[in-house]
Amino acid sequence: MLKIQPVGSNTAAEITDVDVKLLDDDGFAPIYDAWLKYGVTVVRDQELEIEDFLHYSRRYGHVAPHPSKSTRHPDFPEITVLGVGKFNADGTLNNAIFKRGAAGFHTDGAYDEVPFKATQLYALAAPSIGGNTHFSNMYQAHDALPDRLKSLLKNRRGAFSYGGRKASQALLNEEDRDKTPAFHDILRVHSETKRTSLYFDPGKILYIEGMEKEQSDDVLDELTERMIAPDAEYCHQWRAGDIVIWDNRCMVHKAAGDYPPEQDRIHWRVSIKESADGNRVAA
Ligand SMILES: O=C(O)CCC(=O)C(=O)O
Ligand SMILES: [Fe+2]
Repeated sequence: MLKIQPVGSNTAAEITDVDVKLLDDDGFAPIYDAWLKYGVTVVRDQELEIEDFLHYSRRYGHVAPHPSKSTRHPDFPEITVLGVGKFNADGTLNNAIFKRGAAGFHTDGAYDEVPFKATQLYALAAPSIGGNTHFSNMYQAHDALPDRLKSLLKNRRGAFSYGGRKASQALLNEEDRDKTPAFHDILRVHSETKRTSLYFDPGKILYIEGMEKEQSDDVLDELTERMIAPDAEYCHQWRAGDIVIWDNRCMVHKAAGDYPPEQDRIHWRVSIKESADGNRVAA
C-alpha cells in the first residue's frame, strides 16, 4: 500500500511501497497531489528502463528536450544524462559537468517563454558520500518578504536568460547562445495551487522590467539575500533507484557539487512543461 510521508520542513514528501511502472491514473492521483502540496517528491526503490521513466514523466506534463544538446542521451533527446563525461581527455575534471547545478539555488528553464513546470531525475548511480541536492520553498520565501518589497514587485516582471548576468553558457552549442530574454512575473501565482511564490533565480535574472538599473540591481541583491526562507529546506541524499521531481514554479534547488569525482553520480533527467491546461495529463 502506497505510503506518503512528509520529510524536511514541509518541502518534500517521500513515497514508498509503489512501483511507478504499474500505476494507473487513480494510483497516480495521490502522488501528483502530494507533489503539488509539498513541491518535491521522492519515490524510492524504482527499477526503470528509459521508456518507463519517460512514460511516468509524461504523467506530469509535456516532456521537452533540454537546450543543452551536448548532454542529451543519443537515442532519447528528451533525456539529459547528468554526471557522464566528467573528465576531459587530459584527465582534468570538466567542471561544467561535475559542478552542474551547483553554482547556487536556481529554478530550471526560466529563460524560456514557457518555463519548466518540473524537473525529474532518476538516479542510476549515487556516491557513497556527498552529492546531495538541496531544495527550498519559494511560497515561504514570498510569504516572508517585507510588505515594502511585495508592493514594489507587484505586477513586475523579471528578464531571464540562460547565462544571466554572468553570461555563462558553457553547456550550450554556439547556435543556442545569446537568445533574447524571457519575461516572467516575480510574484508568481501558481497555475494549479493558486498560491503566490517568489519566482527568482539570481543566476538567470538580468533585470527587473521598468526599473532603473541601480534600483533593479539593489532589488536583485536583496532578493538573493531573502530567497532562502527559514525552515523551508529539504536536502536529498541520493540512493540508486530514487526518482525525485520538483516543481520549478514554487521551489528552487541546487546540487551540492561536493562528492568524490572518482565515484559515479549518474542521473537521467527530464524537463517537463505545462500542458495546455497546466494540469496532469493521462499517460
Ligand atoms: O544534480 C543535481 O543535484 C541537480 C542538478 C540541477 O540543477 C538540475 O538537474 O536541474
Ligand atoms: Fe537545476
